[in-house]
Amino acid sequence: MFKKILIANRGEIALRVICACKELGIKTVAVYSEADRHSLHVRFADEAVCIGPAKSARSYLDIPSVISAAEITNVDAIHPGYGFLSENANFAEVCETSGLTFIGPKPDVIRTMGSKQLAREAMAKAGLPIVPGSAGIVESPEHGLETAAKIGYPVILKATAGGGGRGMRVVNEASELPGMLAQAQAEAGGAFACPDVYVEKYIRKPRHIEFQVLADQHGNVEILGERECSIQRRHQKLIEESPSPRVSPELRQEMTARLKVAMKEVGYTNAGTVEFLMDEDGSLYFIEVNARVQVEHPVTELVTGIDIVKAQIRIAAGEPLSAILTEPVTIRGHAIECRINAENPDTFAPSAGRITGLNLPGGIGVRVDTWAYTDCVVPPYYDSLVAKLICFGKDRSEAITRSLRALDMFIVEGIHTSIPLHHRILSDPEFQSGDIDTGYIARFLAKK
Ligand code: MV4
Repeated sequence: MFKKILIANRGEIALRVICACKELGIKTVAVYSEADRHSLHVRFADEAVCIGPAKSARSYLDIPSVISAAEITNVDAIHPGYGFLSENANFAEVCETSGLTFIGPKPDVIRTMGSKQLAREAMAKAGLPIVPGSAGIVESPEHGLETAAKIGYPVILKATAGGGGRGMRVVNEASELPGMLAQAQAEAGGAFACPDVYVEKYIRKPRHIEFQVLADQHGNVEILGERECSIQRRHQKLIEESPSPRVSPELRQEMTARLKVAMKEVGYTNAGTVEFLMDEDGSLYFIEVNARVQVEHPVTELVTGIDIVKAQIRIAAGEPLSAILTEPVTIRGHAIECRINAENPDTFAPSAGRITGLNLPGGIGVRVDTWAYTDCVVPPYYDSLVAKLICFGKDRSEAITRSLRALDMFIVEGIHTSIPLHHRILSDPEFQSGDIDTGYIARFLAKK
């Protein structure tokens, strides 16, 4: 097992990794930017190294600075958390060539999954249902029109290097396609330095459902059920839950069997998430793989009892899944996560500043993952996540009731947060019915 791990991240996920290391008896090294000098991840790690100025490009994203910190402190491995360098195949490669274990999949697998089109091809070959669409990238307007005519309108153009909805265009009829293809290519070229675009059948009112994977380095794969992540605004998830109200035990069992085969076939290792869209008929179509631990992993931890971050570390150290998961994976109860962001609840504008008063809720079935403390400062440089409220109940109804009472007891003063928005969503009969899709937030906000 590793003796010392460097955590190449900040905020709540850096603390989450520190918790796992403490429980495994592993020493930790925090890295921090000048804006994070007084952060809790710096305080709770055994050692801490300042790696640069506030801007991420010069600190948390700066590969030479992170590697230098790892070499100075003599760590065995690096945990990248989520965001920042977590899905950077070059960084994973530099770690390995520097004699450091990267806690994640192998660089070539990260690279394949980073290209949505390559991931789509690999997963189709490995037996997963994909959204009908182009076999490769769209080479020309003529090629796009030909493919779209075959699959039928509406279609969606997607950047193969894409993320966060950038480089995406919905095309309702042939006349719009050439113009929208040029727009998507220009946007993708600007945002990702890769203009490649592919085309898929557009699925109306999809649900976003993702499966949690753990895979060891000996060819063993386990699936830890699914998460429902349809409550999103502008491609930012707000609320996630497990299990999905729309996935039956039979569907879960079928997807588990298929995913075990597929992930083994693509050589996937460590933790990962396979995202699907569910259409109105309840069919699932693969869209992408997230080759990292995700923000919403706690809902899966609460319904399976499995510590995903500890599992990541043990897998990276070479342990077989049979030693990590000593009982068959089962799903019990229901968990809901509310992302508490530092933002104006009406305009959604980021709300940086000092937290002058704080009360974190607790009690039965309540977990709060946060880096916040009284008098801490939310810097304007990074994402606005300040806390995750994760509530567990015997069923969805109890998880909702518990979340509502925990939101009542969650006090953050000095900055605006999304707490009132979560209260309104969880009180909404439409949310409570469980019949939710990715259009929910737009409808909800229009209702008010
Ligand atoms: C789609 C889609 C409809 N049809 N693909 C948005 C971001 C990326 N992860 C995939 N996305 C979508 N892909 C097809 N073929 C609709 C979306 C989509 C969406 C997906 C998940 C969660 C929220 C969303 C909001 C708008 C559009």
